[in-house]
Amino acid sequence: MTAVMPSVTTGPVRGSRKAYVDGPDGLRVPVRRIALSTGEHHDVYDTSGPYTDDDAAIDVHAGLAPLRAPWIAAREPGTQLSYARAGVVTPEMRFVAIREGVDAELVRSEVARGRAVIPANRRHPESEPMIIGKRFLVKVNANIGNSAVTSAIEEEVEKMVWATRWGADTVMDLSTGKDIHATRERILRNSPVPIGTVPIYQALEKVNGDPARLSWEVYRDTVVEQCEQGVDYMTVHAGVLLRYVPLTAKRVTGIVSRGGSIMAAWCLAHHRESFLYTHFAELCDILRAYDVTFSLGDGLRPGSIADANDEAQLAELRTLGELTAIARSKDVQVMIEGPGHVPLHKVDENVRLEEEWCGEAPFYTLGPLATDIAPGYDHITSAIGAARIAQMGTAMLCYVTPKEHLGLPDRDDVKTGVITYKIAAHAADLAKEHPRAQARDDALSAARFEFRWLDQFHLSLDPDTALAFHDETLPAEPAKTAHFCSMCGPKFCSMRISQDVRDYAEAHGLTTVAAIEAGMAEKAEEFAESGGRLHLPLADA
Ligand code: IRN
Ligand code: FE2
Repeated sequence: MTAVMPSVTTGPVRGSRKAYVDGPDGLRVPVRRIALSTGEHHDVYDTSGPYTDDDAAIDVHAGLAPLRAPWIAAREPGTQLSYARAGVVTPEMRFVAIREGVDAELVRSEVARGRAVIPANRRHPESEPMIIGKRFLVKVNANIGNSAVTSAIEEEVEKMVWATRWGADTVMDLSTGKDIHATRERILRNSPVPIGTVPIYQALEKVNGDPARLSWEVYRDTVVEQCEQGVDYMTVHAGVLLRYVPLTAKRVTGIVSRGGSIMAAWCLAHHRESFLYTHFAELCDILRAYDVTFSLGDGLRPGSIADANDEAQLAELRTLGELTAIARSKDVQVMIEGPGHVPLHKVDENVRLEEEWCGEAPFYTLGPLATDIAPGYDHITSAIGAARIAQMGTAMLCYVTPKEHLGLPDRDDVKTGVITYKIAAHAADLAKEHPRAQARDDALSAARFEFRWLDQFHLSLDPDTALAFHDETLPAEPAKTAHFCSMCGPKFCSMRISQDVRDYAEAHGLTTVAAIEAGMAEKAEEFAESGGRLHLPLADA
C-alpha cells in the first residue's frame, strides 16, 4: 500500500501573496509578500513557483513556462562554473543575487572557486535559479518518489508542488517503481526548483534488480537519458571503492546507503573496481554537456551513532575529494553528500574534513541524526544534527520525515519534514549572522509582543498550524487582538505585564527598573485582593 496523496493546495499561502521583484534585464525574482496589519509588508524567500499565484492550479500536462529558455539560447554551451571562471556573470547568477540579497560578483566568485553551485541543467529551463553554498542561505532538499508499488504520476507531481509550497529548495525524485521515465518527465516539466536523482536506481531497474548485472554501459545510457530530460543534479556513489567494502564489515549497521550497497555488491560480485570510479572522467564529460551538477554520494555514510566518523566513512570522503578535483578540472560543478547518524560532538569534524579534502565544495548532508533512539521522531533527532552541521558550514540539508526508518512518508510527513528542516536551516542562518536572516524573527517577535496575532501567524513558517493551535482554545474573532492567549490567561501574560511596566514607567516618569519595583508592589496587592487564586478560568473572549 502506498500513501494516498490527495489533491494539493495551490494558491497563496495564508496571509501572503506571491510577488515579483524586478531586477535588471527584465529579471523577475519571486518573493512571498506577507501583508501586516500595520500596513507594512514583509517579503520572504519563495521556492513555490507559480503555484502560489492567485487562482493557480497544477496542469500536469501543460507544464511551466520555460523561464530560462532565452538565456540558454543566447549563449555558447558552457557550465555555470566555466562562465564564472571566465568572469562572466550569467542571468542565473544575477537572479540568484537578487534572491539572496547579495552582490552578483559574490555569486560569480563563489561559483568560480567551487564553493557554491547553481544546479541548472540547460534542459530544465522551467527552473528558477538557486544557489547552494556556505556564503548563502542554507537550503533544504525534500525527497519524493514512488516505490515498487504503484503511485500515480499526478501524485508525484503533487508531492513536488506540496514540498516546494512549504519551502523545499530542491526536490529529489527517488522513484524506483514503474513509469519511472514518464514520472520524472512530468516532475521536471512542472518543477520550479532543481530536480536531483540517483541514476543507479533506474539503472538497477533496467537489469531487473540484480546489481551484478549492472555495467558502465547501462549506467551511462541511464545518465544520458536523465540528462536529456533535464535533471539538474545527480547523486553518484563513485567513492565506494572495492578496498573500502571490508572496512564496513565490523560496523553496527554496515552499509545503509541504497546506492552505496548496490555499488558494493557490484564490486564484490566482480572483484573489480567500481565502474563509476574507473569511468569518472567520461561521466564528467556527459554532465558538462548539460551543466548537470555532481552530488558525490556518501555510499559509506554511518547509519548509526556507533559507526560515525569511522574509517570507511572517512576513506570514502578522501576519494570524493580526489573526484572533486577531476570534475572541476573539467568545469563540472560538484557538491559532496554527507552523513547520516553522528553524535553532536563528532559533527564539526565532518565539516572540517570535507572542506579540507574536497576543496570546500558545498556540503549536502542527510541530517545527521544526533541519536538513534527515537524512531517516529527522526525529523527531530536529525534536525538537531542538521542545525549544528549547517551552522558549521553545510550548504544544503536533505530532509528527514517522521516516517524515516519506518515507512513511506505521506503528505503530512512531507510537510512536517520540510518545516522541520526550514527551522534547522534558519537557525543556522541566524547563527552564521546571514545579513537577511534575523529580519523575520524581529518582525514576528514584534507582532507577538504587540498582540498582533494574525501577523504572528502569517510571519510563521506554518501559518495554518499556528492559527489552528491558537483557535483550538480561543476561536472567537476578538481573541485575534486580545492581549493574552490561553497558555497563561489574561492575568499572567508576561508580554502584557512587561508592556504595562513600560506604560507605567512612561506615565510616572520613571526608569523601567524603578517602574518594575513600583509595579511589583502594585501587582502583589492586586493578587492579594483577587484572593490569590492561581487557577484562573480561561477567559472566553
Ligand atoms: C544526502 C546526503 N547524503 C545522502 N543524501 C541523500 O540520500 C541523497 O541525496 C539521496 O536523496 C538519498 C538516498 O541516497 P542513498 O541511500 O542512495 O545513498
Ligand atoms: Fe538511518
